This record gives sequence, structure tokens and C-alpha cells, in this order.
Amino acid sequence: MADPSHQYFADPALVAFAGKYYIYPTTDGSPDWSSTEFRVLSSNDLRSWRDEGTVLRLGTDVPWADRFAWAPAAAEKNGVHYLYFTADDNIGVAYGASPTGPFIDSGQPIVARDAHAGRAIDPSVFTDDDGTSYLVWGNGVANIARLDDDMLGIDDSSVVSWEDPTFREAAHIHRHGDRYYLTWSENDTRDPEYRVRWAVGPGPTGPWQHGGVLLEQRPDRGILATGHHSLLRVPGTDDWLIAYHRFARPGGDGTHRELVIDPLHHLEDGSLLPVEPSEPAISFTTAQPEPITS
Ligand code: FUB
Repeated sequence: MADPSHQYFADPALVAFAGKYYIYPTTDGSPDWSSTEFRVLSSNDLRSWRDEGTVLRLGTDVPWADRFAWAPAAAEKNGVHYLYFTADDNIGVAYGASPTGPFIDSGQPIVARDAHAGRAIDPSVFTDDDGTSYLVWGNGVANIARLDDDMLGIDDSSVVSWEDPTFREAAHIHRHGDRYYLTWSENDTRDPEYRVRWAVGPGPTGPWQHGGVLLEQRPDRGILATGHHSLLRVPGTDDWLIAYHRFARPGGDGTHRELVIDPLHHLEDGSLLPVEPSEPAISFTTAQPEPITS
């Protein structure tokens, strides 16, 4: 049984801004992933985390959608912070001066439901070495599109879609040297075999060459459903981290998930070393609930 007093999180977007680390997750623990708010966790050392509280609420801060607040992503450009988020199978974007908000919704979806192939969920942001930023998203089909200079829209004519029998959701792109990597989740988040795969290519739109499974369950250790990840290069180093969720232990399932951070290793030949899932989930102090002001 999941612990009703526990705070659950999933779909972690791990980022670093100005010497501090942040995780933008889905607030988990409700049936059918029915959260309507986004929270942010912060850390100075990647070990102790603080729940900074709610940074965006659907229905109030986001008038065009009021349910299914899932899988956010965050980026910073020219001193402005951007929060990309799933809202009722649309993708939205909000902006603000601080990584912990407040964020102001842009007023409309950046990717509307049915505007492109696949479901409009699970955004992530990739910024290439030349400063070009891309929005990556999808379920069933992975899509990538160039973000506008103001980060609030995409160039619809630049959308490139990728379909593969193993692609479910949570597409993420990163670059290491001259190689680009696409990583994604296979299977359903309620399935113990939910896991992460990788592919490599010569550019941010592929073509993608399959590499294999990057991260998967370890039932012998009670570790199940390891997926929906993000990757971060520790600033100033070539050390990489993978943040992901799994069924909370003990008693978790596809709506009671916990967050984990582990090292990610790039090998000389361009392959990614399969990740060894570690034991402890991240722990955090929880801020007091803020008064609702609107
Ligand atoms: O957390 C809600 C949904 O579950 C996400 O959008 C998917 O990636 C899966 O983790």
C-alpha cells in the first residue's frame, strides 16, 4: 500500500540555474494523474532538496486548461525563466524572472492538442551549442521543433516527427561532443517494464540509430518501472546525471512514484553505459502549503 502521508513526484526535469539545481516534476499520488498544480524542488548539492511550493496552477494561472498537470520542463534564456508544461493534452509555456516563479502563462498552448502527430504531452527543451533551442514532446510519436527566439512559440514548419515501435513518451535530446542522443520511455508508466531507451544521431533531428536499453527495472531489488527521465551535464564538468522516476518503495504504482538521480556515462565509442539504478530515492523537506490568493 502506498503511504497516504507521503508526497509523491514523477517525471523529473532536472536543471541547473546559477549554481543551484532544480527539479520540475509532476505532483503525483492522485488517481489518473489528476494533479492541477506544478511544484519545484531546489538543491545546492543534489543531496538535500527543498520543496519550494506551487509555481503554477491550472485553471487559475492557466485559464485555458484545468486538469492533468503533467511532466513540466524548464529553460532559461537571457535572464528569463520558462516553464513548459502539459495541461489536458496540450503543451503550455509560462515565464518569469526566477526559477521558483511566479510564472505567467503565455495565454494559449504552444502545442495544441491534435496540432501535430501523437499526443501533445511531455515537453523537454534542448539548446544546441549555437544557442538554438528546440521543443521536444510527444506520446506515440516524438516531435522536435525549433523554438522562437522569445521561447514562447515554435516554428511549425520545422517540426520533425519520429515514430518507432519502442517509443512511448518522454523524449529528451542532449549533445555530447559531435554526437546527439535521443532518449525516451518505452511501455506504460503503470507497467513494471517501463524503461528508458537511447539512440544516437548526427544532429538534433536524427536520423536515429538505436543503441538499446539505458535504464530498466531491477525486480530482484524491488526497483520497478524506471522511466520518464531527464539528463543534465553538471555545469563546468563532463559529468552527467540522469533523473527519473520509478514506483515508490514500498507500495508504489503508476500514480505513486518517487524520484531518483544517478550518474550517466558516455563511453569512448559513443555508446551510453546502462544505468545502475541506485537505492535511495531523493528526499526533500516540504514547504508549508501557501495560502490560495486567487
Ligand atoms: O505523469 C503523468 C504521465 O505519466 C506523464 O506525462 C508520462 O510521461 C507518464 O510518466
